[in-house]
Amino acid sequence: MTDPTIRLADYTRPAWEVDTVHLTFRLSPDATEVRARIRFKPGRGGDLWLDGQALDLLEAAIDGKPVAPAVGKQGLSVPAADLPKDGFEWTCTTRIDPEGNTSLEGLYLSQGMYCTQCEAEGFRRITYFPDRPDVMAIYTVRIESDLPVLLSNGNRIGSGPGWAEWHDPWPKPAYLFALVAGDLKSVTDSFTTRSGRKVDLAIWVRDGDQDRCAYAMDSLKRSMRWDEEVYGREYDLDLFQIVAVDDFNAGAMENKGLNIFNSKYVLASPETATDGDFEGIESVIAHEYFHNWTGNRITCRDWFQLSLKEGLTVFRDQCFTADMRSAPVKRIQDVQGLRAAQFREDAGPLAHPVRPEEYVEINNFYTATVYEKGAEVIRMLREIVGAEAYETALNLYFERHDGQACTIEDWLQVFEDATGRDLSQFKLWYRQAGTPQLDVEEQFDGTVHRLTFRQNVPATPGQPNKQPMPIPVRWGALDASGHEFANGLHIADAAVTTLDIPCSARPVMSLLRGFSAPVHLKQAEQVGDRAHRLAHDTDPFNRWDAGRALAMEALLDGGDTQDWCDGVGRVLEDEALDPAFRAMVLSVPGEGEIAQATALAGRVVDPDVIHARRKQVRQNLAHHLSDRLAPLRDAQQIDGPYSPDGSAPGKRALANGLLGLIALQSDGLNLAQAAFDRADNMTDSLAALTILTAHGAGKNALAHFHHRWSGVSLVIDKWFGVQARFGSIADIEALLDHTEFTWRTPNRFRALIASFAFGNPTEFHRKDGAGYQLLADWLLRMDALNPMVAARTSTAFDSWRTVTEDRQALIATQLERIASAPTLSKDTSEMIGRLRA
Ligand code: 0A1
Ligand code: ZN
Repeated sequence: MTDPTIRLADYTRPAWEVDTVHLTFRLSPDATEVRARIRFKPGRGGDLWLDGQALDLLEAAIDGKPVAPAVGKQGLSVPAADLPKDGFEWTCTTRIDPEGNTSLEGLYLSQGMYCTQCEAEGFRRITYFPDRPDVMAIYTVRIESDLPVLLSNGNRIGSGPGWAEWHDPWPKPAYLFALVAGDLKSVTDSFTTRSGRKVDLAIWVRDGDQDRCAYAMDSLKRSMRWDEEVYGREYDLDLFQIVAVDDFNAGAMENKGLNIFNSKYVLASPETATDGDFEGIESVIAHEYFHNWTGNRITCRDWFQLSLKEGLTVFRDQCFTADMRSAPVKRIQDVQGLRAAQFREDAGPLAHPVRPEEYVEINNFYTATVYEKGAEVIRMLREIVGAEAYETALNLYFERHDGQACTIEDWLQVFEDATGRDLSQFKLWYRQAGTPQLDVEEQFDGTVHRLTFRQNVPATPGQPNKQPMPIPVRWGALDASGHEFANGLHIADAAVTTLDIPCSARPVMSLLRGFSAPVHLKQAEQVGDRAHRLAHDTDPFNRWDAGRALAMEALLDGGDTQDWCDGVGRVLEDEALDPAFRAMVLSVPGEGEIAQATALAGRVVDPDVIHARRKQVRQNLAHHLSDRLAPLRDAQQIDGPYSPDGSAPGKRALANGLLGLIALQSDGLNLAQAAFDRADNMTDSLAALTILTAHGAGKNALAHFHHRWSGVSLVIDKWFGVQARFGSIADIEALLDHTEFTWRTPNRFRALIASFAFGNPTEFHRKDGAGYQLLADWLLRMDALNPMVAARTSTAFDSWRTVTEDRQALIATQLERIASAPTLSKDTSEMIGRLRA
C-alpha cells in the first residue's frame, strides 16, 4: 500500500474548530492514560475527523453520551448527522506506551524522563485531535505522577503531591503542546521586559548538569532583549522554561513557554564544549525564543507554509548572531553552510521549492531549503525593499496577523501593502526550486563598463521549465589601485539584464556583495581580478569569496596555486583584519563543496581525485607559508581565562587553522601532539585531536580523550565523530561494536553514522561499495526504530548521480535493497522513492 500524497492545492478549512482542550495525564512508562475533554465549535462543517496514531481508545463520548466512532490506523470519524450542529464537548480516554515509543514523536521516555515532541504531527500519538496547525485552542493540563517535576505550557495554576496543573492562556496549535516529567533540577533567573514585567526563567536539566547552563541562560536573556530592541517584540507569559533532553530527533523545539532542547544546545563548559558549540547554543536558544512571535503567535495555516515560520526565524537568528558577534564572519559562515547543504539539496533529486506543493511525510521537509533558503529569500526581500520598509512591513505583519494561522501569501501581502510594490514575480522564489545560475559578461568601451547578466534556473524534479526571478545583485566597482569608485544594487529580473557603469578605465567588479542572492554567480573575470579583490575588496564577504574562487579554480583543474597562496599570505599577515576572518580565508573548500563545483562544471565526481587534489592544494599553501606559520600561530596567543565571546574564538580558530597546515610540515605532528597535551579547553583539544587523527597519528590522544571524558555523552559523541570522519571502514566497524555506541540515541547515531556518510567521502565512496552497504544496513536498522532519523540520514545518497558510473551502480543496488525491504516507514520510503526517481 502506498501512502497518500498531501497537496497544497487540496487545502480546505477544518470541518470543526476547537475552543478549549483539557488534558489529564496519568503517567506510567508503558501504560499512560490520557483523558481529553475538547470543546468543538463549527468550522466549515461536515463529519468530525480526529487524527490518531498508535493509540488505544478506551472510551469516548459526545456531550457525555458514549459513542462508538469508526476507528482506523490514522484516526477516527463521527458522521455529521451524529453531531450537535452548534458545537459539542468530546471526551475520550486513550492509553499510550511512552517507553515503547522509539520514534521520539509524541510522548516518550528519555532516560527516565517523560517528554514530548509534537511538531509536526506528534500530538496525534497522544490523543485523538484535529492535528493541523490551523486549529488553535486554549489548553489546560493536569499531570499525575510521583516524579518530582511536572511541567507543561503556560503557567502553573496548582500543584500538590503527585500532581500539577498548567494553563496556557494563548491559543495554540497542537504541535506546540509540551509535557515534561522527571527528576530534574533547575537553574533559574529572571528577565524584566521593557514594559517592566518580570519573567521567571528556568532551565531544567539532570542533576549534575546545573553548572553547564550559564551560557544558555545568558543567551536567552540576550535574545529576549534583542527581540524587544530590533523587532519590538516582548515576551507574553510570566514564565519561560527550557528543558534539556538527551534523546531528541532535532535541535530543539519552540513549544509555547516550554522549549525542549537537545542537550547539545544547552549544556556547555569550556572544558566540554568548543567555541562552535557555544555559538550553536546561542543561536538555537535565540531561534527557539524568536519563534514565540514568528511561529507561535503567528503560526502556519498548513505545513506547506513551514518556511513562513522557519525561514523568518532563521533569518532573525542569523541577524541576532551577527549583532552579537562579527557580522561579516557570520555571513561567511552562513553562506558556507548554505552552499554545503542547500545548494547540494537543490542540485539533486531531493530539490523542492521553499514552499513545497506536495509531500507524503512532512517530517521530510524540515530541510535546508525550507530553513536556510527560506531565510535567504527574506534577506533578499529586505535588500529589495530596504531596511526601513522591512521594519514597517513586519510591524504590519504582527499587527494584522497576531493569533492567526497564516500563509506565504499573507506574508507577501504585508510587504505589498507596506511598500506599494508588486511582488508577484518575487513569489517565484517560494515556488521554483533549483539554484539559479547567473552568468555575467563584462565589456568596457572607453567610457562605460557594461555588465550583461543572463540567468538560468535549472530544471528540478517536477519543474522542467522555469521563469526568470528577481535576483538582487549588490555591486561595487574597484579601480586599479583598489579604490572603490561606485556601488549599487542591480535587480536582474529578466532572462537578460544589463548594468552600465560610466568610468574611464576598466574596473574590477565586485558582484553579489554580502551574497545578496542564493545563486551560482559565473563571472568570467580577467587574470588577476580575483587576486585584486582578495587584496582590496571593501566587501568582506566578497573578499573571502574571491579567495575561495581562486582556490576552487586550482582544485578543479589541478592548476597553479600561486596567486591564491600569495593572497592568503597577505591576508594572514594583515594585523588590521579580524583573526576570525583570517581563519576563514585560510580554510580550503571541503571535499563536498569541490564535488558540487565539479558536477556543476558538467564533470564526473571522483571522490578519490578530489581528496588528492585538496590534499595537494593544502600542501602547497603550507609550503608557501612555510616558516611564517609558527610565528603567526604564536601571535594568536590568548591571555586570561577562556571566554566563548569576544576576540578569543577567532584567535583560536586562526591558531588551529595554522596548526593544521603546520602538521603538514616535517615535525609538525609533534607540535599538534604538544597542543593536544597542553590544551585547557575543548576547542583546542578537539582541534589537535582532529589533526592527529586525520594524519593517522591519533591513537594515544584518542585513548586519552576517551578516558578523560568517559560518561560525558556530548564529549563522547565528539570522540566517535572524529574517528568516523577519518577512520577506515574497519575502524568504523570496530566503533559500531563499541559498548558506548548506543545507537538508539540520535546524537550517538549521528556522531558515528552521519559523520561517516557526510564527513568521510573517501571511505563512504569506497570502490568496493562497502561504505554504501554500511549506510544502507544502518538505515534499515534505524528505520524500524526511528523513521525520522533514518529518513534524514538517507539524504547522504542525494548526490549519487554525480559520481563515477561504477559507484552509481553500487548505490543503485543499495537504494533498491532499501526500497524492497518488507517494511519501510512512510518517511524513508518517500525519501528513497525521490532519490531513485
Ligand atoms: N520547529 C523546530 C524544528 C523541529 C521539527 C521537528 C522536530 O521533531 C520531530 C523537532 C524540532 C525548530 O525549527 O527549531
Ligand atoms: Zn525553527
